[in-house]
Amino acid sequence: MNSSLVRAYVGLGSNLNNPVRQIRSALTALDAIAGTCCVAYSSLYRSKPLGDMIQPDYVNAVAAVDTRLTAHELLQELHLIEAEHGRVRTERWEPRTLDLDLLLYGDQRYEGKALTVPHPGLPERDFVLFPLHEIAPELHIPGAGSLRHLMERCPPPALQAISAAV
Ligand code: A4P
Ligand code: MG
Repeated sequence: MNSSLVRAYVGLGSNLNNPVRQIRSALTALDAIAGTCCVAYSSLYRSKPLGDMIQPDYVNAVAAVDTRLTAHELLQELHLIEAEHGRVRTERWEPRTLDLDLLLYGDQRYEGKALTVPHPGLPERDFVLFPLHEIAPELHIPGAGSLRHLMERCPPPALQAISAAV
């Protein structure tokens, strides 16, 4: 636990078992984490699975939280919420009821097997960049530059905004 608050960003994704409901429920669960409150969340977006995988479309969103937890403590809480939402881990990139990625933790840069921040997929994923821009247009990504710059470099987005989060 830190004595001060850190602004962190969480990416939410689901493509099984009523994804819209999974994402809405996960947003509520994020706000209920001890020492953490959800300060903003994006709209929900429908996106095609990465890598042309044959699986259902995803619903994605991004949330900003203020937290007193360390990055590792927060990730542990995210894993608990995934488990509560029926996440079963088989293979990487398998369809999932809920995936919670720690996209950013303050301006921290850290690379480890259990945790890498900023999340390595952040700079090139439209389903992360566009929802992030909705809630934090001036964001700077440590080691990767401004969010605006990353969006300019991103291929035209193949996203469909489907609803406000709540
Ligand atoms: N891990 C390390 N750093 C982090 C971090 N910053 N946030 C570790 C979350 N986890 C992190 O994750 C694998 C391991 O990464 C864990 O042990 C964790 O401690 P996982 O959730 O078990 O597996 P995964 O999600 O299948 O793999 P990975 O590599 O995390 O994939 P991504 O980057 O999460 O991508 N297409 C669309 N349209 N929308 C999506 O949301 N998501 C994925 C998964 C693929 N295709 C998608 C989407
Ligand atoms: Mg993941």
